[in-house]
Amino acid sequence: MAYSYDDQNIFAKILRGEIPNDTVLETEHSLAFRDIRPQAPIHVLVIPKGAYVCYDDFAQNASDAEILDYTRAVGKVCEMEGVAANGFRLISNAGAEGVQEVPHLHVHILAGRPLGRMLE
Ligand code: DGP
Repeated sequence: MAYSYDDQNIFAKILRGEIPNDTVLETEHSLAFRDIRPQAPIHVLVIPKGAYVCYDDFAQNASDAEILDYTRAVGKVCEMEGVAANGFRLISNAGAEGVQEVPHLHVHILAGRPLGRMLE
């Protein structure tokens, strides 16, 4: 599927420095910052700097360097936040049925409390 990127989305504005954010990590191709409406004691969003709508768009169209940087950035934030000891959850919502609010790829890193079962 060909995705159309809306450069007025809130994360595009964060990347352009038009809206402040609580940065956790910045790399060449990725930015990680705290979610404004945290659902757990640790709730960090990791986004690529490139204009990708969702995971599918990114996986198909990003360069190898972007994909490597982004994958490592997610892992680095997990390490920095110390989430491995007690466990954590990664979520990436996409599209209408995935209830994606912001149309710029992001992975939620959630940790710091029991998160409950999502899938039965
Ligand atoms: P999703 O449904 O996966 O698209 O979740 C989008 C998340 O983005 C949601 O948990 C709230 C967060 N969010 C929305 N606007 C802002 C913002 O301006 N700053 C930050 N840090 N997070 C935001």
